[in-house]
Amino acid sequence: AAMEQTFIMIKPDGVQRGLVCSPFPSPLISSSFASFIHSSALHCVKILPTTILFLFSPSTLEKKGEIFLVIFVRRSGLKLVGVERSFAEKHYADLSAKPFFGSLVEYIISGPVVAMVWTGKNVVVTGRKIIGATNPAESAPGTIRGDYAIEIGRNVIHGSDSVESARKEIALWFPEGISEWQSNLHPWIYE
Ligand code: DAT
Ligand code: MG
Repeated sequence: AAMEQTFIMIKPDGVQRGLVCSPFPSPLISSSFASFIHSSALHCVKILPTTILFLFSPSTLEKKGEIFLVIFVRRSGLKLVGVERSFAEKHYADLSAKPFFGSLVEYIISGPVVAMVWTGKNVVVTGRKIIGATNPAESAPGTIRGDYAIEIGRNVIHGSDSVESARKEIALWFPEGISEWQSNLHPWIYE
């Protein structure tokens, strides 16, 4: 399988529920969100720099050696952002004719999200497997949605569904580009 990148986003419910770890302590988020969402004309309103590896710790994701997160301080592949309506509509443009489009957009703009890029062999498909089925009622236990979510409209996480949509989504969410780096663990995980 080829090395790939995929776009993964912790949705507002995942952030508010504290499912991402210490760089984004959830009590801080609700109070600061209102001010930062108004603080810029950019689509992705504000980037809070992160220096620390995070994640649904200590569960699924860290254990999966196949996944490498692309993380750092500047030109980040991981950021906490508030999303404007027009940006959310663009991200979900393919679903604009669906009856749930309005509520989906409301949900995505209801609080900050954590946007990130994962890199790895076959990571688009693997990312989707780790995330689980769209409807948490059908997501297997052990998947993120299966373990953390109940309703389809609060399914805590997004992952690109193909290499092509990953490319589009990464370009949309990270127009500034992302820094590539390789973990020292790489040769212990990949042949
Ligand atoms: P996924 O997020 O698994 O890629 P999708 O791209 O088909 O699923 O839809 C995007 C989001 O829209 C999904 O995470 C939750 C919401 N959604 C999808 N189908 C829905 C439905 N039938 N009713 C309500 N919300 C739905
Ligand atoms: Mg999708």
